[in-house]
Amino acid sequence: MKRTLNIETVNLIGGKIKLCGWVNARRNMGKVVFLDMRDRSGVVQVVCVPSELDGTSQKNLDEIRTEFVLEIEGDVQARGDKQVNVEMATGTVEVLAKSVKILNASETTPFEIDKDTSSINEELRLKYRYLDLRSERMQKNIRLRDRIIDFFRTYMHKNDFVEIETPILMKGTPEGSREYIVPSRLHSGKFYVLPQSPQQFKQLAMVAGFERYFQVARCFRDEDQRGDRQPEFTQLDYEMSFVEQEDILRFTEQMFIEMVETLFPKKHLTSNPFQRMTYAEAVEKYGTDKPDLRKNKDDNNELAFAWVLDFPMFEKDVEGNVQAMHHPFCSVKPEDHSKLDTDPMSVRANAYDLVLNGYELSSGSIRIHERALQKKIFDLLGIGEDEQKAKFGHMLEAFMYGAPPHGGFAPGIDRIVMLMAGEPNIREVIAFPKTGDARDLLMNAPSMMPEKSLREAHIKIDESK
Ligand code: AMO
Repeated sequence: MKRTLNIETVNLIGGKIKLCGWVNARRNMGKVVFLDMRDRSGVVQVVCVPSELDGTSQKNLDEIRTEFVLEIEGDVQARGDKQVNVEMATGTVEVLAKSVKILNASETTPFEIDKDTSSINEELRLKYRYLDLRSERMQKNIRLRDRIIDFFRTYMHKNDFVEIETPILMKGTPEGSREYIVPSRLHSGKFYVLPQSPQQFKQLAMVAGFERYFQVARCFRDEDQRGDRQPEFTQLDYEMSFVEQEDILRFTEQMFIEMVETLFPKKHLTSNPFQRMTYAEAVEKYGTDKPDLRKNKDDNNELAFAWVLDFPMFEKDVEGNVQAMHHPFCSVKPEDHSKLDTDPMSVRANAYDLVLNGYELSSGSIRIHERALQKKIFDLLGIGEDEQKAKFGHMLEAFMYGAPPHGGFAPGIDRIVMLMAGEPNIREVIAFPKTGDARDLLMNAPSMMPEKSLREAHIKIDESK
């Protein structure tokens, strides 16, 4: 017999069916045993009357505990008026079991899965993530993430963007954050790094003539973690040629409005079109460059998107060194060009952020596409001629071969899903996230490597540290 999904039972009253799934809950009332069976479509109630089952099924029924995997054959019947459960999608029906087969047993789980797991110790949830993910809220979050990514992919393709995969093993070229480094076995003493973002490759895709690139891109940053940061995370990364800042703002705004209308019709925007302010205004008025502009912070359905524009090109780090506020590839406002030599700290970049409910959702800029200006920015950042050549020679060279004007943006998908799902941190919307101190508790990474692997990678561990 073909398998039926739990949710399909509502339309099969009177039919004979076969269900496969997990025991979400088991209630033994003596003469009858109720099983709440769970599959990917939801939960349905199964009624087992032991006296009406064959011998093997009866024996199985005694052994069954929660999270056992079962195959049940039975009849779908309508529930009496008083038994209808309006809280359940399948609450109008139940399945009367005719045979109960155990496909696999389960140990008692370390925490209850049929309830919301958000109050359970998080280390335990992460160690047994595959169990945590069985819970209704986590299933919903991960499926929502898939729907959001699917919406963006379709939107991008509809608008003539091409998805291009860019390398994960790349060259160390500082963009702002500390990079994860990967030793090369074939080239002793040399290293790859994992990309902080596909920034340079997406610009090179513009030089390569694609004009509209996007990628659901995994990024890696070895930085201190917070609720809205993970060592690896996902961006909807995109880049366009022959555009100005306004084109990217409009394109992005339309995409987010359509996403909300399509996937979240119950949510409403605080302002449409999105409110706009400069970085200077945001800092002066709200004391932050990511203000929370919701009118009613108790309203789960309010979305306060806002644009923050005209970020400064440079900032000083704690030691007083000049660094790029966004990254060194941002172009500068034409009216500020003349100040690059005289007053660089006052120079504004064509750089913009999208903020949502007090979170930085995305950053981007119109880029430099002229070699001379790019060199000048590296000079101002104190990157010497040799270092420029070694680290960014490929960009400077690419700009010599007809690089088009271009710019882009990179919304963080984890943060989008977190805010849409109403979750307090991005770990709740990532299937297999890491802890605050960057450990994977499920696989137990990072871990020691065998001596042989270290030798092959030309690595000696300094035990004194
Ligand atoms: P930026 O570094 O601002 O820009 O990153 C863009 C967006 O990515 C998300 N994000 C993160 N999400 C989770 N964990 C992290 N550790 C993390 N770091 C960043 C945020 C952020 O707004 N290449 C440029 C973009 C560009 O200029 O086009 C970039 O990566 O939502």
